[in-house]
Amino acid sequence: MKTVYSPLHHRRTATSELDGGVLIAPHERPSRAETILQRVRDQALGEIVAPVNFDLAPILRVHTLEYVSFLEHCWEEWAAAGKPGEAIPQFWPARGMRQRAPKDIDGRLGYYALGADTSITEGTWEAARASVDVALTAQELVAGGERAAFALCRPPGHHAAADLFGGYCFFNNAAIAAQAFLDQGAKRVAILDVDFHHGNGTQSIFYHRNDVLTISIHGDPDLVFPHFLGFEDEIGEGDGAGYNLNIVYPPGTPFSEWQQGLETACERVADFRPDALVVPLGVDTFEGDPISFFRLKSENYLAMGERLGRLGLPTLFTMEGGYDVDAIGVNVANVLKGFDLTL
Ligand code: SP5
Ligand code: ZN
Repeated sequence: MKTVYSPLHHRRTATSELDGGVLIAPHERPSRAETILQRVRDQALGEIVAPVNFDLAPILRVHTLEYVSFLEHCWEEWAAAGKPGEAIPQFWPARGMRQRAPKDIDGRLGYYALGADTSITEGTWEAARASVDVALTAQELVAGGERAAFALCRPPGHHAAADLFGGYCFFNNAAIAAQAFLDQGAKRVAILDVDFHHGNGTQSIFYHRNDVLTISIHGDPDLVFPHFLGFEDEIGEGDGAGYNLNIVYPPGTPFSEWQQGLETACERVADFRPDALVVPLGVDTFEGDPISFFRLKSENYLAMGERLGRLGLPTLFTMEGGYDVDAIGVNVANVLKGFDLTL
């Protein structure tokens, strides 16, 4: 399958991530995308193509205008205020407080953030825009008749909600692409999120709708980020009741158990009879991942890709997490390779 890649991801070069009470070098770093690209090339998985530039319209189908404007101007406002470091949220509209975006940049940062793990820096906006272009270009390939495409998105997207950034995400690439399928005439789209973390942004965007089935297989949020969403009793609301599925696993989960969740997920996808499938692809389920607690091995990603391929659906992969940079290329390429075996 084809891979869509943009070198503009290099514009996202935060140097700080608040973790354990100190600022560390971010887990979500440029070498991630480069390692994946290199492996896709080495394994000759298919052509590597540059993205087309899209305007804001497809982004605004998913994100609010106020949020998009905030992201566009955040860094300049922060710098103009004379702040010495990167833009890190510090204050939130917590319980009992007013849910409104104030004028001050510290207030705005907290209003639009779901965590303090994601610093905003110069170039973040450009990289996040390019990441959406990558997703939408791959979406067009699939809509145009390719059986599958890989959007090598960086920064990732599945934690971003309609008006929230965090978890290293700014725009929800997978949700924007899913909405594009619908806007081009698809009746139903399924999203099957295999990243280690719950796809909270994607879930919240489609929670009240039945034209997008959202499924996420992830670490128990009682124990891990995003902490406040992703439990199994979240099934959707209103028209969306029955169209969200969360499958949760504990620390130490090996592929033999994870795979049962994938089977349940795939059966639900098949029953939904979608016109397209979007797979937010994170490989932070890997046993060597520095921030996660599943125990998948590199060979397991072949089986994962093969099971997804056996659904027989037009499929778009969007790159999400995975922080063992030495293994990320092999693991991602294995998913794509396993999928391609079914073609
Ligand atoms: C796209 C994606 O995978 N985002 C994940 C964001 C997780 N951010 C919070 C990370 C907290 C890391 N704590 C590290 C503990 C190390 N033992
Ligand atoms: Zn993740």
